[in-house]
Amino acid sequence: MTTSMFGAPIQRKEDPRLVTGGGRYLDDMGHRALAAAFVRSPHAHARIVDIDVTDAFEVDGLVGIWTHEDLPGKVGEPLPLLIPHPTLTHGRTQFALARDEVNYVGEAIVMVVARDRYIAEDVCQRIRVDYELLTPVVGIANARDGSALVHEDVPGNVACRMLQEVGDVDAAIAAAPHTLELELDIERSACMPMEGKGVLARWDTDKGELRIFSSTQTSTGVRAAVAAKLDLPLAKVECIAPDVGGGFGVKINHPWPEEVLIPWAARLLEQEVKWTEDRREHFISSAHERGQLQEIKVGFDEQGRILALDVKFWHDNGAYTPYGIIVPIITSTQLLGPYKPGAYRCEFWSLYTNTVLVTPYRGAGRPQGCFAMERTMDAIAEYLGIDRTEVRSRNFILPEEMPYDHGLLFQDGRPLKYDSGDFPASMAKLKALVGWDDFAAYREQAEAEGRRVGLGIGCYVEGTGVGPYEGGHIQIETSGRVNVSTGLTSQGQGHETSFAQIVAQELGVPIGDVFVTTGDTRRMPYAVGTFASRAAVMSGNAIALAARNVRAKALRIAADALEVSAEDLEIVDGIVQVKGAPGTRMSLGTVSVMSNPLRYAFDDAAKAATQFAGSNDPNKPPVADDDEPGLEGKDFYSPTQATFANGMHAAIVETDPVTAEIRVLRYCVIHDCGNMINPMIVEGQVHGGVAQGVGGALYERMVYDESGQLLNASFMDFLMPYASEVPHIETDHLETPSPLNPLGIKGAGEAGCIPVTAVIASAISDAEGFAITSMPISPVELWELRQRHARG
Ligand code: MCN
Repeated sequence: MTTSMFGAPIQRKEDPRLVTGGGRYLDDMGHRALAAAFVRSPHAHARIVDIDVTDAFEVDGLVGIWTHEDLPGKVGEPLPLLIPHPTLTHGRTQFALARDEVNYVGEAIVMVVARDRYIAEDVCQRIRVDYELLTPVVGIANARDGSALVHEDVPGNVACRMLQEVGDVDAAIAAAPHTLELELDIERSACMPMEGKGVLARWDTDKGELRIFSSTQTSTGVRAAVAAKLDLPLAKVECIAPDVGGGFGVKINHPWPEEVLIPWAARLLEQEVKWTEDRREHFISSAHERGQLQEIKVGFDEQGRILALDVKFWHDNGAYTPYGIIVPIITSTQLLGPYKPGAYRCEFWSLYTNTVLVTPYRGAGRPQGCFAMERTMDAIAEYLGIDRTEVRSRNFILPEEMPYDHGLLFQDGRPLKYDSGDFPASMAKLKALVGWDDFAAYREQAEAEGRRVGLGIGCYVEGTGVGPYEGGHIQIETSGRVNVSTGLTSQGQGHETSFAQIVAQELGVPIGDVFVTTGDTRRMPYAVGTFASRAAVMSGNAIALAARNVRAKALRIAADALEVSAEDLEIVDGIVQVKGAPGTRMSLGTVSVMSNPLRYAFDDAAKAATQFAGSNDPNKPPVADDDEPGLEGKDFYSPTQATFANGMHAAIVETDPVTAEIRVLRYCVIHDCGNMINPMIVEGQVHGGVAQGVGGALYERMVYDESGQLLNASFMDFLMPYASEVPHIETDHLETPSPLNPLGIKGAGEAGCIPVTAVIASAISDAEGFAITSMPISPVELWELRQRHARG
């Protein structure tokens, strides 16, 4: 079948390879490569007084040791600040190897390269670094008080203060019949991809060329950063992302120190060098997210309609800001979700702490924003005694108000405008799916059995598919095989399948003939990367446009050969044929042969298929002289703005009246990402997101002590939900197409995790009868809250 591939829930092409151990990850490569290891700071804040490597040189198998002083030129300069912003007045980035100060436990100070990783680690143990300890700043409260500074020249530890206001918030709050105030707290956490980061670099001395393999979400970014740092022409550097075992944001290149140092060492040593991150390194020296303290004031009327929303929050950005302040900006601009308050003001401070840096993690600031907004909605409902879904519905932006402009500026500085969505319809579906109106009876029955249950809800929108561009290249081989490449990378999202579906649909070829390559700068040098749920929108549309170009070319060539008009042709199962007269036909492979004059000269079958085209030269294919050779084409897609996906979740939880154990009994999702390329993949993405969200709500947090030591930096101590803790997830979809792109799609990759913390907090609050304001929440914490509320 080649029809209706778009929208079909077909099984993922890549899965047989990936689930049977056929995947090729970074550490499966470069077995003969030299190995790198790093001496990392054991202190959160210290001055480096001395580095003594004398003992280390005795180790057999050692190849080299480098400190900051050894790094030449741009390699020794601070790493770039990838996304500057006018309000980021005090942006700071780290050196690839710390120069004279360390600002978090895990910051790299010395790089060792040896014959293998064991030797490299042994050498690291023999290197002695003397430190002068400085006062560490740990946690938002400590950063806010400003008595100790992370960076001496950054007053109050404030990297940035930003404020956006729409309408007159003070006046609207003063005039509001009711007001409420909330203080909320979300702790730091981090994503845990199965495969850590990793880099392998090969230097070809004869050609002066560098080939990098990186477990990255942005191979073009790695290539560009390394070329710039090593002062190499872009044409002499290539970067390939092999199979990548999860990214979730942490593998976006800024670049990471190791992504610069390993290629640099490979060129210097003229040998292959590899580094793979171990789990401890992932905990202490990659990146975290989420940590925010929020203060909210809301003014509303008798109906629960929000007249003014005043939000202040403090964001923990860790020790450096390589990714700018993208996370708190997203919180502040996408916090409003599907609602339209009369007036809105959001002011935030992004604060330095002596902890590992913060970069976007699936959801990227939205889970925090959603928590603020949805806790506020529940508080209003509780105060007025109105059903929680009703309060939300009264504040919805309605479909007829789309496109909706909040009057805010998005993170890219452009106006934040929702393109489409039908929130009332989503709410109706969610209520039906979870059985909202029947819950009171269910609760009554549960209580009769001595059980305590609660129902929670949360709604969100997500700006997806941000620019600036992404490309697609399609080449139909003479065999009829269709090769598709796009420059962004895959970390498990199913791109090999969903992009193949688009091509199969657009070209009219069997999906089994379509082969997708991602993340290889040799195939597609211009690309941005996989993050911000952008691949489907960006590469999906670019690939569709490229396929349309190739289809038009194929029909043009076939029309010449078959001596018919191109409008009379169709492509079915890879065969170009005359509509209504399928006997007059040729395969796309044959068309490809004709687009390639030399190949045609050696292909008797193709000649036979076209001999009636009346060419004088039997070796010349019947194509126009000015047509470019090759049945291939490329296109780029560049959107005018983000497209907004949305969703609504509800959960039923049970809390044990004695032990305070929290169990999620049911989890329901209504999800709208516009037209779906593959509903099964979308569902898988939503499920993965919810699982991560359950982790963030109930288990996962980074526990630092006051000296800045991460106390739970291993899977022995960092609690993640297993399959036994992730509930069965019931999903239904709404498809409100985006009017902004040719395929009408919106992104789906992060959606699942955005509202989960808010939903579970809502459900626990409902079960317990008091508001949960701090997440994640453990049974111990819930038990303590119970005691506090019992005491009044
Ligand atoms: N899709 C679809 N129809 C739509 C939208 C999406 O069929 N309307 C499909 C896409 O074709 C793609 C998948 O759903 O196969 C996700 O698409 P998209 O929403 O564009 O997200 P990206 O591909 O850009 O992936 C990034 C996103 C992010 S930001 C994080 S974080 C995340 C996520 O994807 N990290 C992941 N999902 C992940 N899944 C896995 N397995 N591993 C990660 O690291």
